[in-house]
Amino acid sequence: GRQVWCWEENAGTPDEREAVEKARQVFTENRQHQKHAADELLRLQYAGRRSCGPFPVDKRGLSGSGAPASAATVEASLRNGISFFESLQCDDGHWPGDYGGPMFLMPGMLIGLYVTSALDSVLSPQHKAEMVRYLNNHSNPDGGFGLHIEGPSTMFGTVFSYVSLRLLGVSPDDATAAAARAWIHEHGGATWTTSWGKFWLGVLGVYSWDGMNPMPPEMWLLPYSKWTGIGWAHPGRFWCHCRMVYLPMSYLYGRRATGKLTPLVMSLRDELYPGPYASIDWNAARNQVAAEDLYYPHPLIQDVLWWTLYKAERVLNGSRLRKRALKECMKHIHYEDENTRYIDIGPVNKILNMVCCWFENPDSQEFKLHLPRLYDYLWVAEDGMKMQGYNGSQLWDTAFAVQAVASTGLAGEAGACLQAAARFIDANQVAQEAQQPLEEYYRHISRGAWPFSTGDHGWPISDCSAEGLKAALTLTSLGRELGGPPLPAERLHDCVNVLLSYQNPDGGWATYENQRSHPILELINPSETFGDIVIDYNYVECSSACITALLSFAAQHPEHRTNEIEMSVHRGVRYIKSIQRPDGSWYGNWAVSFTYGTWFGAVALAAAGEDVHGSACLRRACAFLLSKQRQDGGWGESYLSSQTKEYHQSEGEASHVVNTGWALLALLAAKYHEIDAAPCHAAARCLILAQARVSEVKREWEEASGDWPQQSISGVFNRNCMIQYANYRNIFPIWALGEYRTALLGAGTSA
Ligand code: LAN
Repeated sequence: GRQVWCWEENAGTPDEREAVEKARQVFTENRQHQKHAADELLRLQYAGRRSCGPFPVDKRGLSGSGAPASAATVEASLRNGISFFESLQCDDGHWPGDYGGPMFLMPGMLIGLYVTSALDSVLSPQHKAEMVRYLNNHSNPDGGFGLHIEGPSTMFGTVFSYVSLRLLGVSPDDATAAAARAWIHEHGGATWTTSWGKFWLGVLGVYSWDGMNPMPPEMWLLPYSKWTGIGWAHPGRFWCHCRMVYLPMSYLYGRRATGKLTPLVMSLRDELYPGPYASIDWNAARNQVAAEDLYYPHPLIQDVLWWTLYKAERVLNGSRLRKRALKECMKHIHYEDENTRYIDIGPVNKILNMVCCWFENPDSQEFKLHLPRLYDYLWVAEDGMKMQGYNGSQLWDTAFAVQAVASTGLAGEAGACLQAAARFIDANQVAQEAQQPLEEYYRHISRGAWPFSTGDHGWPISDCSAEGLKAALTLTSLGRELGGPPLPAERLHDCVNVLLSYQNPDGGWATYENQRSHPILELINPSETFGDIVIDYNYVECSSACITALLSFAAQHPEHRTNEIEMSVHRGVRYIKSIQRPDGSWYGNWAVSFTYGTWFGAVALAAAGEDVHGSACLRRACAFLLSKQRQDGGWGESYLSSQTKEYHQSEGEASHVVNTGWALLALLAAKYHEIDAAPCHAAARCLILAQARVSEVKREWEEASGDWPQQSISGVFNRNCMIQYANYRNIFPIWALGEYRTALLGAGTSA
């Protein structure tokens, strides 16, 4: 599953090179309309690998919007969809794709590489040129940069992108750079960036450590036990992403680790602020943050807490206690590095840990081991090179893809594709626990789980395990011929053990671990831009995925922990019902948003045997979805839903194929079509028509290519930052049309 970009002079034929250039040009020309890459370069690279098709889609099979699509039309659309999607599959069985979106990741990498003097050895001139292309493509018309590629300008995004351009060798007089600098100055200067921005600027040497709210490493020495009271706030109880970012940050903060003050750094001190660097009031700067950036304002208690700790730094900084705390931090940093084979849990701690290893010892083996794994995070598309939000979404996409293709009843025509996917799912199940003792490193069990990306990464996740398990069971039910050899029962049992262990006392499931502390801890969330990050919360997605996986497992394997599964599902369903909103929807946390959440809510209840005829919850869920269905039969939700937790229709006339896929899947799962099939027909029609419209902006109609257009960005984390799931545009239309075909056109699920 490893994805690494290498530059090769004159690779490909002249025609292919020209096509690549054209794709880049088209993106740049249209960048104000289309912000997200459609992975055109990937499509070009794989073009010609289609195993069959294209099949003619007879549009006469789509009469009125409320009338059923003809079986032949739906089948042709599905065959094209699958054969195109198959052509993008890697030989190892996964689907590569752009997992970019956030604009605050690559800058951390560039700063980290700069202070460790590794920038020029790690990044070739071609890497740098592609990164500059990316930054140019994503500057907003007002000169600033957003938190993510679709967002309005923020200080965090703008300062970071500006610094990135400069570290990549761009002159301060360059048009993009000059416009960004003007934006920064107009909005008060870099002291108004968020706490993470301040932190990285401090490491680079263009911001003072006195201008930062403290991140004391001594927190790691607190007692863990809840009985001590303070144990509730031990970082070992934080959400793993928060914990793993806090860990290296507190190390670097505790050491005041700053790189060399090179001429470029000294020049940036002048460029980033409207006034002289020497006259900045650092104490006041601690709590400054631009209005554009503020998603989660500090509650008063933080001001008090940070002020106290700020004063305490005079004693702590350089003390023996500090030395002990720093040592404790490095112990945990090395553990994380080793247990993820230097990929680390995410793009932020990856770079931070690398920088920590360097400050601990610039010649260390540990630092060197970090370098090759940087490439795992980079991705090139027609908008240039970016750092991705993870080392990919390999396992997650593959598990969904398997279920999508299987749902169509056409799996018999996709045998090679499914077999390859089966190998990938087999190879990437987490085979071993992390190094013992797990408790000492605050780790949950992982043997038998599935990760989000690759086995090398190896962190277990509740819903990734659940989707991995469902994919494995689906493949088994297709038979050896199509789905490959079944996984040994013990490995499925291991996964079930992990799933059961993840359930929280209130019946819900969180992401990587159990909920370990009280939500009140959110009061000390210092990030300003992210919401709900301090502890691991229950989510409808994770809860639903675990419920449906446990039920599918129990149906195939009555031999393992059946009673516990039954009880767990019962509590889980009760939990899901308890978080349904009065309007019938569920808020989705990891993609946009109510269409996503309501799909998960509905399938969980359906798996437990409910449908619209008997279930008031499902009737309300369907009523909610129908109230948002648009003129063209589809759904289109804006990312503002995720931020505001209120439904927002997306702009533009055309519905979004991914939202439409989720909504249609939810209606079908609830058996709404048995009451009224017209909304489902309209949705299917919308998906089939959108399939021909390959590019939203170019308005090119590539009849029957089988691809769907990449529309606005679908994924989200921490309420406020968007992230791209490139494969969703294929997976969810195929899946929804597949279920539609089975439910309404009487097609058997048999291969
Ligand atoms: C992810 C990606 C996958 C995602 C799902 C499995 C889809 C979800 O159902 C559970 C949460 C999870 C695992 C998730 C959590 C937050 C992540 C790790 C990300 C969105 C990918 C990137 C993001 C991470 C926090 C980004 C780094 C930024 C920080 C603020 C640390």
